[in-house]
Amino acid sequence: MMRDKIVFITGATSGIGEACAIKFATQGARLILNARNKEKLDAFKKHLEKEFAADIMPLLFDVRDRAEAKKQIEDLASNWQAIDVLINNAGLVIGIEKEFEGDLDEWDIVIDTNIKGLLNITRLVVPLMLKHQKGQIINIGSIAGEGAYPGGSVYCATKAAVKALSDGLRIDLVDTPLRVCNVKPGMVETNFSVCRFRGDKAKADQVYAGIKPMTGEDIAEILSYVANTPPHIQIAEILVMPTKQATATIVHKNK
Ligand code: NDP
Ligand code: 8X3
Repeated sequence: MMRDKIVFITGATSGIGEACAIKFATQGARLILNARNKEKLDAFKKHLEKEFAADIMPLLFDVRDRAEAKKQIEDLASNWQAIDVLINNAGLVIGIEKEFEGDLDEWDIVIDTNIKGLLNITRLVVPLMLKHQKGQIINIGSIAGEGAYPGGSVYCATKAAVKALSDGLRIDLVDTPLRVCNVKPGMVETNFSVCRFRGDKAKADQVYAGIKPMTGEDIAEILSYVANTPPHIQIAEILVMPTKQATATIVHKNK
């Protein structure tokens, strides 16, 4: 059902975004892929073209860069403008410090990416969807948006904001054919924790030791289900976690 549909993914060269690009490429979708690393984006584009004969439009910009995002999205060729699915995936966390001890500059990056970056892209893409009277916005929220946990204060706040932005957008679009879904994963093993621990892979590995976490591919499978539902069905939210996880902080690990 996704053949020739246009799927726009932010943060498409790693983890959940990368897995979604592959999943939708296997279904014959045309992909607008955003990333901020030119080498990775070029290599991924080539890979998808070779493996899946996929039609790829690479958009190289940082989602925080409103002017560049605006320019590149407004300059999209007319055959790329009728976007069917927007996956607002780009996001990150840096550090596990307490709210009164962390680095405000790092928190600016997290807030500007997870909230304002997502809003930048939504603000640019939804008008295109309205013009074509079709579209689905899938925001990658998090179990972190359900409530704060130790050392997660700012990140949790950003994902609570993603829930509010998703709910608000759904309300604002209620008289249109557009749909909005907030997908809220628990533990997914990607580069996410490496970034959280500022590049310390050993510390990141500890997060997933003794439990079978989800993978980017698991989340892509769920997004594929959401994107393939009939147009009269709006999946508003999905909270998904590994079987041995109950909340953001209650996780059963093998000894
Ligand atoms: P990854 O670190 O593997 O991927 C994050 C992606 O976002 C990377 O491609 C990264 O680009 C990109 N990105 C970060 N900042 C920007 C920016 N300013 N502009 C453009 N792209 C950017 O982690 P995940 O795949 O796990 O994360 C994807 C989303 O899933 C995030 O929103 C995260 O909060 C959310 N999430 C993750 C969970 C997990 O346990 N992993 C659970 C719940 C939600 P680059 O490669 O250049 O750094
Ligand atoms: C990522 C999941 O639990 O590390 O959003 O916050 S968690």
